[in-house]
Amino acid sequence: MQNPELNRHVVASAHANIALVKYWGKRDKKLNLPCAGSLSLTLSPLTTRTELAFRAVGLDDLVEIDGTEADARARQRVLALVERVAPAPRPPVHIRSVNDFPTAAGLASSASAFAALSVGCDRLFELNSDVAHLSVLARLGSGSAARSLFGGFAEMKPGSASDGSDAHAVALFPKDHWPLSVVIAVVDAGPKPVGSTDGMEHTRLTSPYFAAWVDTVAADLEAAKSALRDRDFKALGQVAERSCLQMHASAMAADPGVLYFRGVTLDLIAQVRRWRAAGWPVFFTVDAGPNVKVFCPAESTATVETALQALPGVQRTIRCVPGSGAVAQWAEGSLPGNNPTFV
Ligand code: 2P0
Repeated sequence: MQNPELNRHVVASAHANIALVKYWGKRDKKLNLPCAGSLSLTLSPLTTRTELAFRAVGLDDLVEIDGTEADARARQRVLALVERVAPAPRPPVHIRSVNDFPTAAGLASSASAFAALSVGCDRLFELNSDVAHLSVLARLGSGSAARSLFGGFAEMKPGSASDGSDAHAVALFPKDHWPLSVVIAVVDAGPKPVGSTDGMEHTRLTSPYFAAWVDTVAADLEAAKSALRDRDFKALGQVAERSCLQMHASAMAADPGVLYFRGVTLDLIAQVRRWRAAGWPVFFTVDAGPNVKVFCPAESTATVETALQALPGVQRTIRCVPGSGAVAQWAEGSLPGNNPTFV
């Protein structure tokens, strides 16, 4: 095989997303097909930036995450996606990914990572796939990543085809549809004890509430879409809190129960409800971790953020706004270590 072009690389980026109607459970583990749909808002600035380049033939693939070589599991997940799209035989690749927010802390780093990787691989191998196909590809890496392909509000379609080709996200409303803010109250930025993939599979297999949880999703998707269409903050908050608590209830009822909440998580939820009772436009959601995300209209952001920062147990806050979809482009120059003549 000829030596691949080494003097340019791809720069891809994608944002995390926060689900308003949650995804929790797979109907097919191998193809990563969800049991039900979900709906999310893509969040700026939470970003994964991924650089991709070819390496000189004869070198091994190199996968780096946040400045260090990826462990075997992460490397395998990344390279599995590369293998899916790359023509065979392919040159070795260098993939270098950096998150600007805590990895594995319930802040959906796998969503932005696999969305960025999907658009990045598509550009590296010059495939020009359509966005639905890229969303399928991202889904194979991580279910929530299918939604981060899109800016603004996106809906994941569970699909019905056995090969998963119709299980991808679609754009619902662009990022400027509704100027909402999401303030993340970080109470613990460390890795979660049970990852989402394992937590949702354990819930599916052992929770007597799992089927009941899945049954809630279709109506909640309709309610959320209607609230978004009408920019009805109260209605959106009602469905988002309901979907969050029903998802966690199904997980808690697994055997043994999967519990992502801490004491401080519940304290923050109670506080958000008190603020709302006092007339503040706020609602909460919580993913597979202890951190609490608070939605509010853009004009209330400073008030909500200052109030959250004053609460015991809140280590820091991250202020987010609706973000754009995943992008990738070529850049000049090589990535270090890819050409043996220069190392
Ligand atoms: C969501 N979460 O809808 C839900 C809410 C966490 C709680 O999607 O196994 O990391 O890689 O498909 O995408 C997290 O699940 O799981 C998730 P995999 P993923 O955002």
